Amino acid sequence: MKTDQYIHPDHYLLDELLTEEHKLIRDAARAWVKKEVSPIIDEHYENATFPNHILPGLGEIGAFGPYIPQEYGGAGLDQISYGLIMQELERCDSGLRSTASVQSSLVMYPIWKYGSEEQKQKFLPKLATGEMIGCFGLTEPDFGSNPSGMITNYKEDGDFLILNGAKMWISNAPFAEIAVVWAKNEEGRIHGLIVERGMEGFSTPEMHGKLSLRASSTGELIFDNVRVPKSNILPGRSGLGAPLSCLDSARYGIAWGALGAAMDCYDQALRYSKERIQFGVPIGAFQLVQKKLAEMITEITKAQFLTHRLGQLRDAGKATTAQISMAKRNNVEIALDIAREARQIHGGMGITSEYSIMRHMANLESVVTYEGTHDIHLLITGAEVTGIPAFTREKPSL
Ligand code: TGC
Ligand code: FAD
Repeated sequence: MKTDQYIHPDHYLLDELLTEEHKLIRDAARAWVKKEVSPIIDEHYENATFPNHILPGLGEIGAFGPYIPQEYGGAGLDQISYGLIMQELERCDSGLRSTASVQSSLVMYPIWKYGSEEQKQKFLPKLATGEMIGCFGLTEPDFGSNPSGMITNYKEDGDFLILNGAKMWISNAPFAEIAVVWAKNEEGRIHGLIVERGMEGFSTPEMHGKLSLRASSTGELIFDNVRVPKSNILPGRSGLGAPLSCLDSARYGIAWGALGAAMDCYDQALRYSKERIQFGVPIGAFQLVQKKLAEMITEITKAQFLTHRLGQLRDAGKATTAQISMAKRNNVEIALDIAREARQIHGGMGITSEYSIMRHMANLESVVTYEGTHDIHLLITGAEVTGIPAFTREKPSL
């Protein structure tokens, strides 16, 4: 069995900016990943399965709701700790981080921020341990980048809401016990509902054929006249801003996570460049290989600074949507570039599962698309700096 030899790159001594607690949390997550997940991840990736037996372990390392207060079962940690945990998970596999970030930022976060006290007590402690898994339904077959057009809707019927519609591309849907679903009421206003497995008319078929993010379970959410108790509506906020605020939290975690994948690719490429001999010398002696490594560590270092500062801003409650968006876009883009270059350094070996590079590269094709595509994030920055949103334009007459 191959051993996970990962050592994280820290060219600018950024570890000196972390507290002892940060380092303990990160090192515990890394040790757990190396012991429990690295040995099995390739098999799950090849079989397109998520290793459900690790869910309690993810709960124990604080990966589910790290920043949720302890009174609700969370770890009560700061945002940099949250980021470091996501970095360690995605360093291994983006699917692992996806499961944790959906649970933390897209399920626990909206319940914590917008749920009633009863909903918080009922769901958050079980979600924190991994005893209960949730998913988040925003995207629909015809509304991905433009969620405001969603057609999933509900009507009131006494103490119940009658929910109809469909969501697709939903991480964790096939095995989640609850879904935080965004749907329009009779006035067209978006609200969040907690839909529970077992409610009549609610089904979660798995989506097959993914060639990316294979160690993550993705499905649809189908609502056929589902009777949801009114007590399951999130009372604290309505409108598109409610789900978008959850995306801020998840995109923040992805910025750290994608950087973890980049760091893993670089670490492997550096080691390989010193071990692989061609023309009688280690390939790392060739200037063109050094150029690749030098550019990789430069981009990683810049992204580490961006991410660390974003963590500080988030802890201070000052990070804006546009700042988070920029970090998500940049870090996924550099991770994809670094994965491709690391693959080249590995020659033919780079396409095998002996190394995690090709898996990272394929995974990152999902990461660059979900939580807002690369181009949507370019437009978010464009709108921020010009003050002119360019998301919509007049329909062309065809
Ligand atoms: P826009 O007019 O900009 O905004 C609508 C309302 O929302 C408010 N708002 C926010 N509020 C809180 N936090 C934020 N970050 C907010 N951003 C906007 C805004 O002020 C406005 O409020 P009001 O009161 O005026 O109504 O909305 P738009 O329809 O023009 O859309 C803008 C756009 C395109 C940027 C947005 O729709 C977008 O981000 N689209 C991308 C969709 C997306 O990212 N989907 C992700 C689905 S979940 C997922 O992918 C999970 S993958 C998980 C995994 O496995 O890791
Ligand atoms: P589209 O919106 O159809 O975009 C297609 C192309 O058009 C893209 O290149 C896009 O950038 C471009 N485009 C669209 N609008 C514009 C514009 N205004 N200007 C310029 N270009 C534009 N969603 C959830 O709700 N919950 C989940 O848990 C979840 N998990 C996911 C897991 C995976 C593996 C994947 C792949 C997706 C997941 N998603 C989830 C959905 C994801 O958020 C969407 O795929 C994403 O938002 C893009 O939507 P779309 O796929 O419909 O692409």
